[in-house]
Amino acid sequence: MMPLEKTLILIKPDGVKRRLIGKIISRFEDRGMKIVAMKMLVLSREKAERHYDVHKSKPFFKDLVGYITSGPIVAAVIEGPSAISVTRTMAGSTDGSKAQPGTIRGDYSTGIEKNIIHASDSPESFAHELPVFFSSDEIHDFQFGDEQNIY
Ligand code: 3AN
Repeated sequence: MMPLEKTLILIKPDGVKRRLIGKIISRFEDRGMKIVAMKMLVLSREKAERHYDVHKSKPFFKDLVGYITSGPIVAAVIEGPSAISVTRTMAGSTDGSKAQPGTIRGDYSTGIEKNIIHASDSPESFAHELPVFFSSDEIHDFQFGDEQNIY
């Protein structure tokens, strides 16, 4: 069996307001990935700045923090083989207008700020981002009945 990996995804305020929570979560479940933590929240400015601190010097930082704190988001931890790269591929290119059809952004977004979903881009990013949203006791460890068909 391939090693399982965890990643963090956020359904951004545009995804929540456009009623896409179920469709997005279904894509990951349909692919055999395991939702091991999930919550809805409004991010504080402080937490948003921590989550996005690699972008602190970028011209879009202020707008990015303003946007991600503008309404409820859904945060989830997803587990599966190569979860980080699989999830990034499923999210599609950052700029929705360039994202491939079949990806989440390519099917639902033409924006670069309102681009529906965030997904950790490396194990280091995941380690940085995870504690902004979840404590270790909120991440669950359980088995599917049919894992031998999936992994
Ligand atoms: P990704 O989310 O695909 O990893 P990053 O890490 O380059 O993309 O950028 C983080 C977030 O910053 C993006 N999800 C997007 O919402 C926003 N962003 C990136 N580039 C721009 C830009 N040029 N203008 C406005 N927002 C941007």
